[in-house]
Amino acid sequence: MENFYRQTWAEIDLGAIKYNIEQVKAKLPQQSDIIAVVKADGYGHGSVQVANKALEAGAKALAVALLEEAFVLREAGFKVPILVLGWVSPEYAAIAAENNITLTFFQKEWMDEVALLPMKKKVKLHMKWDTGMGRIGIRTETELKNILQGLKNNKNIELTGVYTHFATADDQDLTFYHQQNKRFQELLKVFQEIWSEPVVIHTGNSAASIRFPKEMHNYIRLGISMYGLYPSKPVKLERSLQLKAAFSLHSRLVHVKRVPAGQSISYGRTYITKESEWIGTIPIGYGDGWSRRLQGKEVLVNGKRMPIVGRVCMDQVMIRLDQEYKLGTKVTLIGEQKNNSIEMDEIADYLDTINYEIPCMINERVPRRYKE
Ligand code: PMH
Repeated sequence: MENFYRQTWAEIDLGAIKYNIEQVKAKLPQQSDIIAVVKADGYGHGSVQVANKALEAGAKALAVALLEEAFVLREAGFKVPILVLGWVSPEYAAIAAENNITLTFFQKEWMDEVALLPMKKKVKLHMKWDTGMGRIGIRTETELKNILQGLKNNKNIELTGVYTHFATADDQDLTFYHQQNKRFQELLKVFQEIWSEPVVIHTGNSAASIRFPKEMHNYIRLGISMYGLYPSKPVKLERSLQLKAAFSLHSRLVHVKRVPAGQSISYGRTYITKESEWIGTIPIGYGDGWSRRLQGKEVLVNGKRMPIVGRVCMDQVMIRLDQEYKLGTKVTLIGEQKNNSIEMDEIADYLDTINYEIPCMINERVPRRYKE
């Protein structure tokens, strides 16, 4: 294990990543493979380490949001297909091709610009269809036909896949999910009437592939559930599969003191001790992505919940302890301690957001430690 000077770290359980992939894979039909989505540095878990484990567990390809993120993976030595999910400027088609990175496209102008580039190698592309997400992708059959027409004369492009993304696959109400699926089938029919070359097809994110494994195509794009988190409350409550959270967050007490009643703690004096209290200090703060809005949130010490008191500072927070503890005592902000746990979902609820945002929010100042 690397040596870190600071007393705060995120622990990434790679065994959990493998376990989660195996759980999802067991539900999928034989012909559906997994693209491991490792954008935003693997949802804050570390893209290279997660990619490594995901491929070991049977994933066949990787997806990221940016060309930069794809280069990180190629530089780390991964040889599998890598798909960039976001829009990349057409001028970078050549460098993507040289590195065998697959890009997403959906605009006729984009394609026409790529046609004019001096390219040694064709760039592989997946075409994105906007069936209701309203973000990126072609929406109409006319657009689809125009693009396919243009593709026939484009010597710089090889179409290797088509895909869409669901907006509400994690909702209680699945009406719109089914509408999107239907729209995808309609576009696929038009596509297949015109295009006879083989392409891979993928639609599902975590929610769709957990809930409708039989509706999945050649690939699923597995993100949040690979990390051991449920895409939403309804999916979590369905309990159709067991997942193990891979991310936990820890620190240590660096100061412990007894403070008499009536003393203030931290900036702005928002907390005043009611009685003689044990106050601990831990070295994590909003400079690490531990939001100021987490004042009042509990952490675990000795398996028990203790509240954060006073303002969260940039690098430190104070907690109220139930007794004296030794310096260096472990504090768990996310994860398990003894028989107690603070789930990512609990932090997300407290911050009125979704679990996806929490590990992304804990920034690179917090070292990631990996365990198998
Ligand atoms: N495919 C695309 C195109 C995505 O944008 C995402 C996640 C995934 C697959 C994986 O989804 P999952 O993590 O639910 O399995 N994208 C985002 C996003 O843009 N904001 O939050 C998650």
